[in-house]
Amino acid sequence: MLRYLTAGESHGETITGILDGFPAGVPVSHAHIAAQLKRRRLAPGRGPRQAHEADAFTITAGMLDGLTTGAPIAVSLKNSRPLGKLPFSSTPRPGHADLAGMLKYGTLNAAVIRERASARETAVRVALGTFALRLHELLGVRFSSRVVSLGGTAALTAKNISAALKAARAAGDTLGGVFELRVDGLPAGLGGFSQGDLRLGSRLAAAMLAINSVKGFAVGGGFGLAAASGKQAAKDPLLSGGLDGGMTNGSALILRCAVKPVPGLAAGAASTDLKTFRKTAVVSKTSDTAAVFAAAVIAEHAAALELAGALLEKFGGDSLDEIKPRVADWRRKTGGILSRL
Ligand code: EPS
Repeated sequence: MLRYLTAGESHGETITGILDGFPAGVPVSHAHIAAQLKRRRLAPGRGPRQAHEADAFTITAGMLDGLTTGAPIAVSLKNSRPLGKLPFSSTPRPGHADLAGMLKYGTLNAAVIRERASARETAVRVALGTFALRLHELLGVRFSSRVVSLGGTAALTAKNISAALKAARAAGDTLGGVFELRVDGLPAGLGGFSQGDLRLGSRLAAAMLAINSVKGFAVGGGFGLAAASGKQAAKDPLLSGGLDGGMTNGSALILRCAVKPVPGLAAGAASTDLKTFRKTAVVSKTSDTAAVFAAAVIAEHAAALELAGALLEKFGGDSLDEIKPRVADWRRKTGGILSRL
Protein backbone atom coordinates (compact mmCIF):
# COMPACT_ATOMS: atom_id res chain seq x y z
CA MET A 1 0.00 0.00 0.00
CA LEU A 2 1.38 3.39 -1.03
CA ARG A 3 0.73 6.06 1.59
CA TYR A 4 2.21 9.32 2.75
CA LEU A 5 2.10 11.78 5.62
CA THR A 6 3.51 15.26 6.11
CA ALA A 7 4.37 17.34 9.16
CA GLY A 8 5.46 20.94 9.59
CA GLU A 9 4.26 24.51 9.81
CA SER A 10 4.38 27.36 7.31
CA HIS A 11 6.92 29.32 9.38
CA GLY A 12 8.43 26.41 11.32
CA GLU A 13 11.96 25.09 10.83
CA THR A 14 11.12 22.37 8.30
CA ILE A 15 8.30 20.58 6.53
CA THR A 16 8.77 16.84 6.36
CA GLY A 17 7.14 14.15 4.25
CA ILE A 18 7.26 10.36 4.46
CA LEU A 19 6.34 8.16 1.51
CA ASP A 20 5.82 4.53 2.43
CA GLY A 21 5.32 1.52 0.16
CA PHE A 22 7.26 2.92 -2.80
CA PRO A 23 9.14 0.30 -4.89
CA ALA A 24 12.92 -0.08 -5.07
CA GLY A 25 15.12 0.72 -8.04
CA VAL A 26 13.48 3.96 -9.18
CA PRO A 27 16.10 6.58 -10.09
CA VAL A 28 15.16 9.95 -8.55
CA SER A 29 17.75 12.70 -8.45
CA HIS A 30 17.96 15.87 -6.39
CA ALA A 31 17.52 17.74 -9.68
CA HIS A 32 14.22 15.96 -10.44
CA ILE A 33 12.71 17.08 -7.14
CA ALA A 34 14.22 20.59 -7.33
CA ALA A 35 12.73 21.10 -10.81
CA GLN A 36 9.23 20.14 -9.65
CA LEU A 37 9.49 22.32 -6.52
CA LYS A 38 10.52 25.22 -8.73
CA ARG A 39 7.50 24.74 -11.00
CA ARG A 40 5.22 25.00 -7.95
CA ARG A 41 7.06 27.87 -6.31
CA LEU A 42 7.40 30.03 -9.40
CA ALA A 43 3.96 29.42 -10.90
CA PRO A 44 2.22 32.67 -11.96
CA GLY A 45 0.21 34.51 -9.32
CA ARG A 46 2.48 33.80 -6.40
CA GLY A 47 2.89 36.17 -3.46
CA PRO A 48 5.98 37.92 -2.05
CA ARG A 49 6.83 34.92 0.14
CA GLN A 50 8.08 32.96 -2.87
CA ALA A 51 10.80 35.50 -3.58
CA HIS A 52 12.73 34.43 -0.50
CA GLU A 53 11.78 30.73 -0.22
CA ALA A 54 14.41 28.55 -1.91
CA ASP A 55 12.70 25.22 -1.08
CA ALA A 56 16.07 23.74 -0.09
CA PHE A 57 15.55 20.08 0.82
CA THR A 58 17.28 16.91 1.91
CA ILE A 59 16.31 13.30 1.37
CA THR A 60 17.07 11.66 4.68
CA ALA A 61 15.81 8.09 4.11
CA GLY A 62 14.90 5.52 1.50
CA MET A 63 17.56 6.24 -1.17
CA LEU A 64 20.94 4.73 -1.98
CA ASP A 65 23.20 5.76 -4.87
CA GLY A 66 20.38 7.67 -6.57
CA LEU A 67 17.90 4.77 -6.43
CA THR A 68 14.97 4.19 -4.12
CA THR A 69 15.56 1.21 -1.83
CA GLY A 70 11.97 0.19 -1.05
CA ALA A 71 12.28 1.55 2.50
CA PRO A 72 10.15 4.55 3.57
CA ILE A 73 11.36 7.73 1.89
CA ALA A 74 11.73 10.89 3.99
CA VAL A 75 12.13 14.37 2.53
CA SER A 76 12.72 17.46 4.63
CA LEU A 77 12.23 21.00 3.32
CA LYS A 78 13.75 23.98 5.07
CA ASN A 79 11.84 27.23 5.51
CA SER A 80 14.12 30.16 4.76
CA ARG A 81 12.90 32.39 7.60
CA PRO A 82 11.43 30.34 10.42
CA LEU A 83 9.64 32.40 13.07
CA GLY A 84 10.87 31.58 16.55
CA LYS A 85 7.62 32.83 18.05
CA LEU A 86 4.30 33.17 16.28
CA PRO A 87 2.62 36.57 16.23
CA PHE A 88 -0.64 36.20 18.20
CA SER A 89 -3.84 36.97 16.30
CA SER A 90 -7.37 36.44 17.59
CA THR A 91 -8.94 37.67 14.33
CA PRO A 92 -9.73 34.86 11.88
CA ARG A 93 -9.25 35.54 8.17
CA PRO A 94 -12.62 34.81 6.55
CA GLY A 95 -12.58 31.97 4.04
CA HIS A 96 -9.43 30.45 5.57
CA ALA A 97 -9.26 27.54 8.02
CA ASP A 98 -8.86 30.07 10.88
CA LEU A 99 -12.37 30.27 12.39
CA ALA A 100 -13.32 26.58 12.05
CA GLY A 101 -9.87 25.58 13.31
CA MET A 102 -10.02 27.95 16.30
CA LEU A 103 -13.41 26.52 17.27
CA LYS A 104 -12.19 22.96 16.72
CA TYR A 105 -9.07 23.27 18.86
CA GLY A 106 -10.47 25.74 21.39
CA THR A 107 -7.83 28.41 20.77
CA LEU A 108 -7.99 32.19 20.45
CA ASN A 109 -4.78 32.17 18.45
CA ALA A 110 -5.51 31.99 14.72
CA ALA A 111 -1.77 31.73 13.99
CA VAL A 112 -1.72 28.18 15.38
CA ILE A 113 -4.32 27.16 12.79
CA ARG A 114 -2.88 29.14 9.85
CA GLU A 115 0.56 27.69 10.31
CA ARG A 116 -0.49 24.16 9.47
CA ALA A 117 -3.44 24.95 7.17
CA SER A 118 -1.20 27.10 4.92
CA ALA A 119 -0.52 25.91 1.37
CA ARG A 120 3.18 25.86 2.28
CA GLU A 121 2.62 22.19 3.16
CA THR A 122 1.97 21.39 -0.51
CA ALA A 123 5.68 21.92 -1.22
CA VAL A 124 6.51 18.63 0.47
CA ARG A 125 3.56 16.92 -1.25
CA VAL A 126 5.19 17.93 -4.54
CA ALA A 127 8.55 16.56 -3.37
CA LEU A 128 6.94 13.19 -2.55
CA GLY A 129 4.85 13.30 -5.71
CA THR A 130 8.05 13.57 -7.77
CA PHE A 131 8.86 9.97 -6.83
CA ALA A 132 5.46 8.86 -8.17
CA LEU A 133 5.90 10.96 -11.32
CA ARG A 134 9.26 9.29 -11.96
CA LEU A 135 7.76 5.82 -11.58
CA HIS A 136 5.00 6.72 -14.06
CA GLU A 137 7.49 8.26 -16.48
CA LEU A 138 9.56 5.07 -16.52
CA LEU A 139 6.39 3.06 -17.20
CA GLY A 140 5.29 5.34 -20.06
CA VAL A 141 2.62 7.37 -18.22
CA ARG A 142 2.72 11.15 -18.85
CA PHE A 143 1.21 13.96 -16.76
CA SER A 144 0.43 17.50 -17.88
CA SER A 145 -1.71 20.36 -16.64
CA ARG A 146 -2.88 23.76 -17.83
CA VAL A 147 -4.99 26.58 -16.46
CA VAL A 148 -8.14 26.90 -18.59
CA SER A 149 -9.74 29.93 -16.92
CA LEU A 150 -8.69 32.73 -14.60
CA GLY A 151 -11.12 35.06 -12.85
CA GLY A 152 -13.89 33.94 -15.23
CA THR A 153 -11.86 34.54 -18.43
CA ALA A 154 -11.35 31.45 -20.57
CA ALA A 155 -9.44 32.83 -23.60
CA LEU A 156 -6.11 32.95 -21.78
CA THR A 157 -2.88 34.28 -23.24
CA ALA A 158 0.40 35.00 -21.44
CA LYS A 159 -0.38 38.68 -21.89
CA ASN A 160 -3.91 38.75 -20.46
CA ILE A 161 -2.90 36.42 -17.60
CA SER A 162 -0.15 38.78 -16.58
CA ALA A 163 -2.45 41.83 -16.95
CA ALA A 164 -5.23 40.21 -14.89
CA LEU A 165 -2.80 39.25 -12.12
CA LYS A 166 -1.24 42.70 -12.11
CA ALA A 167 -4.63 44.44 -11.89
CA ALA A 168 -5.83 42.15 -9.09
CA ARG A 169 -2.58 42.66 -7.16
CA ALA A 170 -2.79 46.45 -7.54
CA ALA A 171 -6.36 46.36 -6.19
CA GLY A 172 -5.34 44.18 -3.21
CA ASP A 173 -7.63 41.52 -4.67
CA THR A 174 -7.20 37.86 -5.68
CA LEU A 175 -8.49 35.62 -8.51
CA GLY A 176 -9.80 32.07 -8.77
CA GLY A 177 -9.61 29.79 -11.78
CA VAL A 178 -9.95 26.34 -13.27
CA PHE A 179 -7.14 23.96 -14.16
CA GLU A 180 -7.16 20.82 -16.25
CA LEU A 181 -5.03 17.78 -15.51
CA ARG A 182 -4.34 15.21 -18.22
CA VAL A 183 -2.70 11.81 -17.84
CA ASP A 184 -1.77 9.85 -20.96
CA GLY A 185 -0.68 6.24 -21.15
CA LEU A 186 -2.34 4.83 -18.04
CA PRO A 187 -2.87 1.07 -18.29
CA ALA A 188 -6.57 0.14 -18.54
CA GLY A 189 -8.20 -1.46 -15.51
CA LEU A 190 -6.66 0.55 -12.65
CA GLY A 191 -9.06 1.16 -9.77
CA GLY A 192 -12.21 -0.89 -9.25
CA PHE A 193 -15.97 -0.94 -8.97
CA SER A 194 -16.61 -3.65 -6.41
CA GLN A 195 -16.70 -1.12 -3.55
CA GLY A 196 -17.33 2.62 -3.70
CA ASP A 197 -14.04 3.51 -2.05
CA LEU A 198 -12.11 1.53 -4.68
CA ARG A 199 -13.49 3.62 -7.53
CA LEU A 200 -10.63 5.66 -8.93
CA GLY A 201 -12.91 8.68 -9.37
CA SER A 202 -13.58 8.79 -5.64
CA ARG A 203 -9.88 8.45 -4.83
CA LEU A 204 -8.85 11.16 -7.29
CA ALA A 205 -11.63 13.45 -6.05
CA ALA A 206 -10.31 13.07 -2.50
CA ALA A 207 -6.75 13.81 -3.65
CA MET A 208 -7.81 16.91 -5.62
CA LEU A 209 -10.12 18.30 -2.94
CA ALA A 210 -7.29 17.86 -0.45
CA ILE A 211 -5.39 20.62 -2.29
CA ASN A 212 -5.84 23.99 -0.58
CA SER A 213 -8.50 26.19 -2.22
CA VAL A 214 -9.87 23.48 -4.56
CA LYS A 215 -13.66 23.71 -4.40
CA GLY A 216 -14.83 21.93 -7.54
CA PHE A 217 -13.91 18.62 -9.20
CA ALA A 218 -15.03 17.14 -12.50
CA VAL A 219 -14.05 14.09 -14.57
CA GLY A 220 -14.16 14.42 -18.37
CA GLY A 221 -17.35 16.22 -19.41
CA GLY A 222 -18.12 16.83 -15.73
CA PHE A 223 -21.07 19.14 -15.08
CA GLY A 224 -21.55 19.59 -18.85
CA LEU A 225 -22.48 15.90 -19.11
CA ALA A 226 -25.65 16.60 -17.15
CA ALA A 227 -26.92 18.62 -20.12
CA ALA A 228 -25.81 16.17 -22.84
CA SER A 229 -28.15 13.45 -24.14
CA GLY A 230 -27.13 9.82 -24.05
CA LYS A 231 -26.71 9.86 -27.84
CA GLN A 232 -24.43 12.92 -27.67
CA ALA A 233 -22.38 11.42 -24.83
CA ALA A 234 -21.98 8.12 -26.70
CA LYS A 235 -20.46 9.96 -29.67
CA ASP A 236 -17.67 11.52 -27.64
CA PRO A 237 -15.56 9.07 -25.60
CA LEU A 238 -13.56 12.03 -24.21
CA LEU A 239 -16.61 12.96 -22.13
CA SER A 240 -15.98 9.99 -19.82
CA GLY A 241 -12.55 11.48 -19.06
CA GLY A 242 -10.72 8.15 -19.12
CA LEU A 243 -12.73 6.58 -16.29
CA ASP A 244 -15.64 4.18 -16.58
CA GLY A 245 -17.12 2.42 -13.57
CA GLY A 246 -14.31 3.67 -11.35
CA MET A 247 -11.57 2.20 -13.57
CA THR A 248 -9.19 3.55 -16.18
CA ASN A 249 -10.51 2.62 -19.64
CA GLY A 250 -7.34 3.09 -21.71
CA SER A 251 -8.17 6.67 -22.85
CA ALA A 252 -6.50 9.80 -21.49
CA LEU A 253 -7.58 10.68 -17.94
CA ILE A 254 -8.90 14.24 -17.88
CA LEU A 255 -9.84 16.07 -14.68
CA ARG A 256 -10.81 19.67 -14.05
CA CYS A 257 -10.74 21.49 -10.72
CA ALA A 258 -12.14 24.86 -9.68
CA VAL A 259 -9.86 26.84 -7.39
CA LYS A 260 -11.37 29.63 -5.30
CA PRO A 261 -9.81 33.08 -5.10
CA VAL A 262 -7.31 33.16 -2.21
CA PRO A 263 -9.39 34.60 0.66
CA GLY A 264 -6.47 36.44 2.30
CA LEU A 265 -6.76 39.98 0.89
CA ALA A 266 -4.06 42.65 0.93
CA ALA A 267 -6.89 45.22 0.80
CA GLY A 268 -8.32 43.70 3.98
CA ALA A 269 -11.38 41.51 4.62
CA ALA A 270 -14.10 42.17 7.21
CA SER A 271 -13.77 39.99 10.31
CA THR A 272 -14.39 39.93 14.06
CA ASP A 273 -11.80 39.76 16.83
CA LEU A 274 -12.82 36.68 18.81
CA LYS A 275 -11.34 38.13 22.03
CA THR A 276 -13.22 41.44 22.02
CA PHE A 277 -15.95 40.68 19.43
CA ARG A 278 -15.09 43.99 17.81
CA LYS A 279 -15.57 44.19 14.04
CA THR A 280 -12.25 44.71 12.29
CA ALA A 281 -10.49 44.27 8.96
CA VAL A 282 -7.87 41.56 8.61
CA VAL A 283 -5.09 42.26 6.12
CA SER A 284 -3.07 39.45 4.47
CA LYS A 285 0.21 40.68 3.09
CA THR A 286 1.79 37.35 2.14
CA SER A 287 -1.09 35.76 0.19
CA ASP A 288 -0.86 34.72 -3.44
CA THR A 289 -2.83 36.69 -6.06
CA ALA A 290 -4.00 33.44 -7.65
CA ALA A 291 -3.40 29.89 -6.43
CA VAL A 292 -4.73 28.13 -9.53
CA PHE A 293 -1.38 27.93 -11.38
CA ALA A 294 0.44 26.44 -8.40
CA ALA A 295 -2.56 24.17 -7.67
CA ALA A 296 -2.30 22.70 -11.19
CA VAL A 297 1.32 21.66 -10.50
CA ILE A 298 0.39 20.29 -7.07
CA ALA A 299 -2.49 18.35 -8.67
CA GLU A 300 -0.09 16.55 -11.04
CA HIS A 301 1.81 15.31 -8.01
CA ALA A 302 -1.23 14.47 -5.88
CA ALA A 303 -2.77 12.53 -8.78
CA ALA A 304 0.56 10.82 -9.54
CA LEU A 305 0.69 9.54 -5.95
CA GLU A 306 -2.90 8.25 -6.09
CA LEU A 307 -2.42 6.63 -9.50
CA ALA A 308 0.92 5.09 -8.45
CA GLY A 309 -0.96 3.50 -5.54
CA ALA A 310 -3.60 2.11 -7.92
CA LEU A 311 -0.91 0.87 -10.31
CA LEU A 312 1.00 -0.91 -7.54
CA GLU A 313 -2.23 -2.52 -6.33
CA LYS A 314 -2.90 -3.88 -9.82
CA PHE A 315 0.60 -5.05 -10.71
CA GLY A 316 2.27 -5.62 -7.34
CA GLY A 317 6.05 -5.86 -7.33
CA ASP A 318 8.67 -4.51 -4.97
CA SER A 319 11.07 -3.12 -7.55
CA LEU A 320 10.92 -1.29 -10.87
CA ASP A 321 12.52 -4.34 -12.56
CA GLU A 322 9.65 -6.50 -11.35
CA ILE A 323 6.88 -4.03 -12.27
CA LYS A 324 8.10 -3.05 -15.75
CA PRO A 325 7.58 -6.40 -17.54
CA ARG A 326 4.21 -6.89 -15.82
CA VAL A 327 2.94 -3.54 -17.12
CA ALA A 328 4.39 -4.22 -20.58
CA ASP A 329 2.68 -7.63 -20.70
CA TRP A 330 -0.65 -6.09 -19.64
CA ARG A 331 -0.31 -3.36 -22.24
CA ARG A 332 0.21 -6.01 -24.93
CA LYS A 333 -2.86 -7.95 -23.84
CA THR A 334 -5.24 -5.02 -23.38
CA GLY A 335 -3.76 -3.01 -26.27
CA GLY A 336 -4.58 -5.85 -28.67
CA ILE A 337 -8.25 -5.52 -27.75
CA LEU A 338 -8.42 -1.72 -27.44
CA SER A 339 -6.77 -1.19 -30.84
CA ARG A 340 -9.55 -3.18 -32.54
CA LEU A 341 -12.45 -1.16 -31.08
C1 EPS B 1 -0.62 30.89 2.05
C2 EPS B 1 -0.18 32.10 2.50
C3 EPS B 1 1.21 32.52 2.32
C4 EPS B 1 1.73 31.92 1.04
C5 EPS B 1 1.61 30.42 1.22
C6 EPS B 1 0.18 30.04 1.18
O1 EPS B 1 2.02 31.99 3.34
P1 EPS B 1 2.14 32.55 4.81
O2 EPS B 1 0.95 33.46 5.05
O3 EPS B 1 2.10 31.31 5.67
O4 EPS B 1 3.45 33.26 4.84
O5 EPS B 1 3.00 32.37 0.74
O6 EPS B 1 2.30 29.69 0.28
C7 EPS B 1 3.56 29.26 0.54
C8 EPS B 1 4.33 29.71 1.50
C9 EPS B 1 3.98 28.23 -0.37
O7 EPS B 1 5.15 27.81 -0.33
O8 EPS B 1 3.12 27.78 -1.15
C10 EPS B 1 -1.93 30.41 2.46
O9 EPS B 1 -2.61 31.12 3.18
O10 EPS B 1 -2.31 29.30 2.06
